[in-house]
Amino acid sequence: MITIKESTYDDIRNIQSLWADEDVLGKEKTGRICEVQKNRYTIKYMGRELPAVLIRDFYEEEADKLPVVGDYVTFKFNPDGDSRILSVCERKSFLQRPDQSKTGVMQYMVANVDYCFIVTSLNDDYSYNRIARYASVALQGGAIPVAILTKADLCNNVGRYVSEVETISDKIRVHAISALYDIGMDELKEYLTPGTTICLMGSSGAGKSTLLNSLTGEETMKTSAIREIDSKGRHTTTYRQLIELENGVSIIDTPGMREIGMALTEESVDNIFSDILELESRCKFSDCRHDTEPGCAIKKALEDGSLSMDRFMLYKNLGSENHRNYVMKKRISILVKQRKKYGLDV
Ligand SMILES: Nc1nc2c(ncn2[C@@H]2O[C@H](COP(=O)(O)OP(=O)(O)OP(=O)(O)O)[C@@H](O)[C@H]2O)c(=O)[nH]1
Ligand SMILES: [Mg+2]
Repeated sequence: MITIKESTYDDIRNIQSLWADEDVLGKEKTGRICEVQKNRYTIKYMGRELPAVLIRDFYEEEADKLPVVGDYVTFKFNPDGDSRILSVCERKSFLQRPDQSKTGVMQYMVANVDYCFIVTSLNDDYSYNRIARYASVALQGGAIPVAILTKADLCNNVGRYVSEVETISDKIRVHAISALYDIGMDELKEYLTPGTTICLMGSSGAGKSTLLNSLTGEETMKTSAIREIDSKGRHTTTYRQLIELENGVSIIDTPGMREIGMALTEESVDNIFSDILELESRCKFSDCRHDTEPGCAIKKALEDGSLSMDRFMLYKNLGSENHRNYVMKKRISILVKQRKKYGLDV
């Protein structure tokens, strides 16, 4: 990966104005990946979309080194067909999650995102745990999590949901909106500053594309009605796509995900639950299980209501899931090292 300076990001943001003066033929250029479909890429360059493929050097690379939507890449322009992607620039943020179909494999989603909008509708789709998991993925990848509670027009106790989501972490921001009825949309203006990239994530039918359309002011993305019976979406958006708004903001729409796993490292839990970790450090015994031990700061916080039982349970669940993964990875790496040491195949 090559390193890209902060000032270069500004150049890339201003690139549109340079189009008329530049001769792109045969020169190495920097553009942004706006679509990935299997091994075919689309690069956004000066407001144009160029089809592209990777050069052979990428075949040797690990999966996390391949371009994802939102990546800045260097490329050679080919006016007659596919341009060639030469390298991926250093990422400011990189969102990934465990692949639900293959254990131990990560799915690399998007790069260079400033805000991760966790879009959840205020109907049967609402899930406190899922929002926490997305928040963990965002924090882990270096983006700011923003919970967007959609379809506020269909809910008569919006405030309760907002307060509940706020308890997930002091790092998460929360907004209740209705893109269809223009409720709360003004609150989102603070995120729409030129050069910002926002990624929309959440279940199918949550209203991600409807939100995007409302922000662009036109029907940029197709949307479709959810199933009446169980409020589930129809997987209308099928691949990730980066859209540049006229105001210099980029938004990545993503297909609805059925489930989201936890980001693998313990750091992510630290990020979301820093206050609980701080409480734990105040327990009388360093190995306190927050059960019957005297001088337990967690129990005290649960009793006086400053820590909610729901959230503490979530911390315990997410924490143990992470811990299991960590222990497993450690065991595998010890085994591999031992086999290598004795000259065995790994
Ligand atoms: N009442 C109401 N309906 C909404 C709102 N936002 C979206 N919807 C409806 O919810 C349905 C699903 O919206 P989409 O925007 O297609 O959902 P999505 O998250 O993009 O779904 P996928 O592309 O399948 O991942 C559509 O029928 C929208 O009209 C809202 O604020 N209020
Ligand atoms: Mg959609």
